[in-house]
Amino acid sequence: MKPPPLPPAPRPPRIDAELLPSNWWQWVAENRLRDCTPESMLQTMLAADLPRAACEAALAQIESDPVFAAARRMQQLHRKLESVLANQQRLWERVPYYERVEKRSHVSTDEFMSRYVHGCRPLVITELARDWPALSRWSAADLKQRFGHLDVEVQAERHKDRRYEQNKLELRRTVRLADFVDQVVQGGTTNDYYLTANNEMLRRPEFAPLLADIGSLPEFCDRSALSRACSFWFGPGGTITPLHHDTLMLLHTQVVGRKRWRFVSPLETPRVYNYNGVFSEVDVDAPDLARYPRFAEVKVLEVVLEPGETMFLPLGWWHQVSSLELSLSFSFSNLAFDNTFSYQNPEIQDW
Ligand SMILES: O=C(O)CCC(=O)C(=O)O
Repeated sequence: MKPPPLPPAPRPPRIDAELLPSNWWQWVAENRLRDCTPESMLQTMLAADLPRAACEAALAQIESDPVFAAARRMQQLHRKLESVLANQQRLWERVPYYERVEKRSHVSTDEFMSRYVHGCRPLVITELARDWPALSRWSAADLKQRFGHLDVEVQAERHKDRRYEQNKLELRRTVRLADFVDQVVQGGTTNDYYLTANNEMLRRPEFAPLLADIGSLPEFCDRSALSRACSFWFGPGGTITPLHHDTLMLLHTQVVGRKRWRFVSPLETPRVYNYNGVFSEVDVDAPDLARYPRFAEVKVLEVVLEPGETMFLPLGWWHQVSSLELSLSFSFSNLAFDNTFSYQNPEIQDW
């Protein structure tokens, strides 16, 4: 006769869940998965006035929790995928010109597709906009004279929110364009206000004359789709668009002023602290390596886009953009080939 099955091993005594608020249980699990040490976590929990006995018990108990064990198994797949990306990145970096963003005057459609679109490399095209009336016409004064009577949507008081780009909806203001031009011209260097792509003003018929200032486009762009797929940017020197990636490929022509672009490869995504949507927590101009240590391994590419030059942003590349002086620019994503991609954005809040 078979012996009766052994009774299950006694589970470790569980602490009273009420002693630790439930959001702290999630915090404990997440931070152990991120390899924070139990000692450093205990210090953080005590600093938040949690009872020591409950903290110590939770830190011990999480390791034998079956749900946490399942999360550890899922983490193995995550780590495998990270190493696939890291290996691919090492191959990309073996190309001698990896750290340089090329500037080319002309590029054929075939080469554009193979080397930059499929090869996934940023590129500056110096002559793409050579016949655009915008290059000789657009200025702060011209904006005021032709469109100053119209209202536009801008971002304002960005100093109030460290995550101003992520929380841009709260910083929207509608202003008379003439007033905004005066503010930009007279206000000097600042990151406090910026008319960004989100204003959608080129969709409005009153701004159609701006689109008429866009001259010929290369054959890898679809002219008929331009008005639905373009954006206008205007702001003072000193604006910073923080590190993020777009969800399609686009071109960005600098019409007035210069902008410095800093790029990070999409294969470095595990090292840019992408906790929310398309945004990174890291300021590439001054990375806080104590807080974001994995960013130390990242290779940053840098280039200054001069007036008249056009940046090609390949798919998924992280970029942070700073205006070096008063700037007017025009971006467009009407590429004449499939430019729609799907992202499963991590919407991890409250990290
Ligand atoms: O010019 C800027 O400030 C940001 C441009 C940008 O991030 C973009 O076009 O995706």
